[in-house]
Amino acid sequence: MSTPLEKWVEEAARMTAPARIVWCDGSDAENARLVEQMMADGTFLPLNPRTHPDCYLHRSDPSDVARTEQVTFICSRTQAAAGPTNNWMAPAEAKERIGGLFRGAMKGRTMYVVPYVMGPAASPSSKIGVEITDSAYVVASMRIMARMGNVALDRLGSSEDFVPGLHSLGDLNPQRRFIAHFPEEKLIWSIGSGYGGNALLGKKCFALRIASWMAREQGWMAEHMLILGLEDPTGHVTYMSAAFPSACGKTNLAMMVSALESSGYRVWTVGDDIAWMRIGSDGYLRAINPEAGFFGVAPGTNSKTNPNVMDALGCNSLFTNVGLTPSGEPWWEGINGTPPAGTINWRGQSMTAENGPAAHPNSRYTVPARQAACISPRWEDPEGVPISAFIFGGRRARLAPLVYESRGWQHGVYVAATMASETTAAATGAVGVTRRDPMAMLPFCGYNMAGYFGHWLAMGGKIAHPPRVFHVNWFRRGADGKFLWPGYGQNVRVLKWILERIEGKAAAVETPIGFVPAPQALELEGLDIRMQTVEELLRVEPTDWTAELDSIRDFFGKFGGDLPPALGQEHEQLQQRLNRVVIPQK
Ligand code: OXD
Ligand code: MN
Repeated sequence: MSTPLEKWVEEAARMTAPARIVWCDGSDAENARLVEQMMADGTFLPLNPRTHPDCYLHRSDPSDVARTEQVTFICSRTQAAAGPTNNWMAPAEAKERIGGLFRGAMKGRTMYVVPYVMGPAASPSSKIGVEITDSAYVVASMRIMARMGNVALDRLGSSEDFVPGLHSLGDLNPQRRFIAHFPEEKLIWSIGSGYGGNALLGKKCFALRIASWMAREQGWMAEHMLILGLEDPTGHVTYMSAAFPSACGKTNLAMMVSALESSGYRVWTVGDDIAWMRIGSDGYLRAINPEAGFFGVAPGTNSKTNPNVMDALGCNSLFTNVGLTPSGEPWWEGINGTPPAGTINWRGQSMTAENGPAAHPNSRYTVPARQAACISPRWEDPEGVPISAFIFGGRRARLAPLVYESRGWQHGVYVAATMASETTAAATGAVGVTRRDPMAMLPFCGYNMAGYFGHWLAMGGKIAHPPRVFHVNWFRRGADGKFLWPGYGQNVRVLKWILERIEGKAAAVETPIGFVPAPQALELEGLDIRMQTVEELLRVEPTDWTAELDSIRDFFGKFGGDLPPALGQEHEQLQQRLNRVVIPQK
């Protein structure tokens, strides 16, 4: 008798017609075989074995370098279930159109069956996925990003409780690229891309799009959030989760070397991108990191911005679309000065003005989380860590202050639902355009976002000790266009204020948008910053916020009558608070 997994594999093989099928066990020997094969066919270029043992460079097709949101679909039975912010395709149409592309797609290729666990192997919150892929690079990446191989098969047994994901590189033609999610069936189909966010199906497709749907059904939360622990001078650790849009510094914040380490404040990393959270028996939200590695943006990463990851990247890591120095080391803009003479760019070309930067702006590193010195001793805690604060943020050159606290859960949900950020290179499309990205989930919420807001509001009523909700903006600029705040390790000063708010110790000033630090409440000892700059960072400009409210109203308008009334009420109340402080223009 075949198991449900075996049946699905047979079905996928009938459709895609591979030359051979390999079931992955996740062992070192298997990985060594794959690496050998990828070096032979040029998928992997070895890096300098002295400085980067067991590290490889992968160059993707130049048309396949970022997530492609325009061809990402939620294929729910009704369009209303996907909502106005997702692309939708009817399941039957998707099966027909995309099924046509899968037919025979693996002819002459190897089909790898990749079982994996999302979350610590022994956690009751973890879940199993199985990815079928014809890309050896995907197999090697999944081995870093998830607990892959026999560990998953052993946990699954003959159960049907797994999320199947079928992936093929297809012909890599962007015209024939689709990333489709069938949430009612908990099924993923991805074809035509080998890029991480499109092809490593455990990450965005399962752990966010499918999991967010499951989480609403089952009363938990699947969020695009880092998880960190802030240790205070007594050794007590307070856990916080933060949602920032893609490429806005989640990894750097989660792995920060604190500028206040000498006074006893230290940051521990639990996760850098995704949090799965359930209400624990103690009434706190308990978070696990479903992933096992970091898939971070390389450009701008260096020994000042993220020393912990730089150390971790020294071995067992993959680099995708970065430059290569003549001594065989990875190189990207912002790593350290100018590229050594003879460096070649991510497309293997010499460095000339016409050939562009050494590394693609969305080039990535893939590194096992356990290699980071900052990894929390509790990062694999099966029960998860208790979350005391949610932090939302984005890139806002003008509007948002360095930090503010919401007025409570419902207002916090409004703050999160109205988040906006200037776009980055993590997805294809224009960079630097302000777009609303509620909870940093716009590209990742697997269902109607109006229902998602409703789920958030409802969760607040069920959590005995809900996290306090904050908003941060590291990216505010002065009149000269320069960033006002130094960021990176100095961000711990903001985390310290958040911690002290939770403990009821830090002073704050009430503004129409929420509570900002009182002038002396931010720890600035040892930081070379003028008081005028701090005031500029914390300033809440009512007229700018009034304009923001118009744009929020337009965004909310997309959801029509589905928008939870509580968000409309929060909006009205904010409007009234602003009206009270804005002096009417004659
Ligand atoms: C990511 C993203 O890769 O958000 O984490 O795009
Ligand atoms: Mn992300």
